[in-house]
Amino acid sequence: ITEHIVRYKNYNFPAGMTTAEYIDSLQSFEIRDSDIFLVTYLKSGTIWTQQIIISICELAGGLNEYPNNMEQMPWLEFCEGQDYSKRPSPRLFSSHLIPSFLPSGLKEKKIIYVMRNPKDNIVSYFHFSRKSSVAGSVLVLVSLLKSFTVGGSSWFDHVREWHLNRDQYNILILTYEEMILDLKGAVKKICTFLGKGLSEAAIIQVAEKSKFENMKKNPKANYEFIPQDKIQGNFMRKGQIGDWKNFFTAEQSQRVDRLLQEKLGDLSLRFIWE
Ligand code: PPS
Repeated sequence: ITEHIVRYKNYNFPAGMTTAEYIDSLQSFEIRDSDIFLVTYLKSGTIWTQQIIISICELAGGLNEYPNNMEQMPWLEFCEGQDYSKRPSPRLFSSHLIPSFLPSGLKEKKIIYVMRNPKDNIVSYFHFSRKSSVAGSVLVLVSLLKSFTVGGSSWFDHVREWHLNRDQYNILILTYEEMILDLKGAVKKICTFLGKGLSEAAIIQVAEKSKFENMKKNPKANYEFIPQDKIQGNFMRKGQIGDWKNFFTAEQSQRVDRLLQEKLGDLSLRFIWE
């Protein structure tokens, strides 16, 4: 397990995709007013929201073209020899990081944060990691049964950190569930937040392009472009809410409910999922 993970400052980073020096250097990474940041706990709807943001910016005009959504909206924490300071504006970034690792210049800047029911989140990650070289299924199973720690930190810590620090940013918080229930409404919210005045027809077009079945067919958006020797996981698996019911026992579900109460019960968070 540990060969795939580098632990730095109490946080798990996938080995080979970043370095401690680079993560530290992010503190002084220069932010532009036109930058758009998407932050998620992994498996919460990252590539879906990427597709929405990219489609909105494309229609609004002035976006530089890249071969696929990952290059268009890269994860800030995975540098891989890139110099993002050379990118033309507007720059779009994704991140799974917690606030303390992100550039200090990002404070008061626009961030879209998407979260998802932790039960569906872990089911998605479980299926993904069974095929992925980034983390072994044993890690996921152990996490599932013990502390829910997959990815950088636990889902609970991620949501807690972002909730407690939300006032330091100009943040739009969305859930995977509300995006499933009303995709057009979510597109509108993102559009308004980003200050992109798209017509009703353009909003419908973005929602259409971002539907699961349409995205799955789109080679720029479905992440099948990732070499199989790097990550074998299927990024677009099922795209539904409540799939956890097919995998959790009643006891496991109650355990997560108790954890939610224990770890986040003191916060003014309300979730719409069952
Ligand atoms: S990652 O690896 O962190 O970037 O993964 P992430 O994109 O956050 O999450 C992957 C899950 O999102 C689902 N997905 C979608 N759901 C609905 N509609 C659309 N368009 C869509 N695109 C991706 C994807 O299927 C993963 O969830 P599961 O439950 O595994 O299907």
